[in-house]
Amino acid sequence: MTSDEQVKASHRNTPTSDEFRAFIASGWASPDAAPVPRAEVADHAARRRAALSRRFPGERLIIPAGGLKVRSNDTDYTFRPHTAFAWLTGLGFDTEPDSVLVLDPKPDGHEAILFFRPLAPRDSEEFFADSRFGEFWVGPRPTMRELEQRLGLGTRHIDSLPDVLAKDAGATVVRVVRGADGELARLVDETRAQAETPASVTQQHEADEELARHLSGMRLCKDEWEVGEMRKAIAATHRGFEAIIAGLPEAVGKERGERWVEGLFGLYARHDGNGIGYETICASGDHANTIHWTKNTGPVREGDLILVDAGVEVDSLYTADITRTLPVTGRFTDVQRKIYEAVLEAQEAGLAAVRPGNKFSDIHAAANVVIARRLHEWGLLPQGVTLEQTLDREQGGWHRRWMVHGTSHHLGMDVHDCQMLLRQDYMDGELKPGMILTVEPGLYFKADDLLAPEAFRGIGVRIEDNVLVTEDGHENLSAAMPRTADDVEAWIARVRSGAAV
Ligand SMILES: [Mn+2]
Repeated sequence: MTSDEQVKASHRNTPTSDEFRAFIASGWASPDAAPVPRAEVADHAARRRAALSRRFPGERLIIPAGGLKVRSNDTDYTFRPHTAFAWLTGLGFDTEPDSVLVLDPKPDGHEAILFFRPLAPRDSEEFFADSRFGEFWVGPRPTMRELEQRLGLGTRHIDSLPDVLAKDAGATVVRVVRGADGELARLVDETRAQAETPASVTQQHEADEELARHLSGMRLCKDEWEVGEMRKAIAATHRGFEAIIAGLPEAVGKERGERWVEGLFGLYARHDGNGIGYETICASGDHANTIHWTKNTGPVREGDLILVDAGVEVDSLYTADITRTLPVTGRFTDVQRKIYEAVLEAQEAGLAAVRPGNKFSDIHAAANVVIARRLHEWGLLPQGVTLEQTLDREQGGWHRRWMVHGTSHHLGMDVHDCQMLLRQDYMDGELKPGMILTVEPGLYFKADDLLAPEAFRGIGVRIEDNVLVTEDGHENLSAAMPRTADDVEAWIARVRSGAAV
């Protein structure tokens, strides 16, 4: 109901006769009526909804998937549902745009109803004439029966949603995930304004924010099914990186070798998964010193390090987020290795801090000590600044000139997962089994950094792995991807020799 409006060209309007409409509606085989098996994720999604229901008894909760966004005129961007919607329904990449999950309050909990646009019959105008939603144009959608059987949810036509929203307007507390669908949020605001003594708009929006925050927090610890999806995403990402390694010699000498590398990863992401979980960073040479270099317009030169930060998102929308910094020739130079090993040592320190009972921010603190110590040893900090002084969180921080980013973030369906949480629950939150996060320190010496030794200039290194917090420590989920300088060199040699992995 709330996809962007498209601009349709008037010169494409073709009149259709009754005869034509009858003709195109006829002569098709009957649709398949076989029962649809219940998806494995359905039970997990039901458990998540039950937990949400217990937290907000008696309230109507509205979790939209969001709609299509126009790219230009009558073409849209690829659709991706809002994560809260996907997590609570079990739907992934094949979510229908404009779908909405409603948890409708009942005396003993909530009834979950999925509102969506089901497959239109063949005798509808939509079937052949609607280039945005019609089966002839974009393929079939599921029927209400199909989704009901697959997900174990009640389903209704999206057109009946406004009636449900208007039902006992004012008498029931309603919360909506605002970030997903602005139009629907406005509609909810209108119905809330009809209450006899409506809460202030600020109070209502705070209530909405509380729902979004709670949903972020619920996703902090992953269940076993989610960990399995993450393993798939990481395995596919591993294959994508090997395709890059195999393709690096061809990328050298191309005008925009970084784009070539991006394309190789994208091929694997699209084939083995749903696509990339975020824009791929392919940063050769000095470009590695731009933390989020996604223009990827540069060449890949012999002798460069190429920093690739990339992740495959699988069909369930879980994504990996891995960085490897690879010597294009297959061998690190001495100075490249020196910087690489400092970053690796910082990563090891960060990884060692990943265990239950530690705080999330302890990971960054541990990695930071190594980064600061190396920069101090190399004489890069201002004259007279001690290690203790630079590590002082209030007054210090000189070392941050060479690593301006944090070391970790939560990872899951969103690459920056659980983003709505407050500082006390994220940075200061305790690590718990089931959490998945990145550990990704770096060191960045820009080509024009006059405070860096000349030999360091133009070298940027980041190493990033995806880690599961376990009962007694952690498991590095991406441990199969080589990480030490020696192992990276051996990896490149092995892939290039054509040896099977
Ligand atoms: Mn990351």
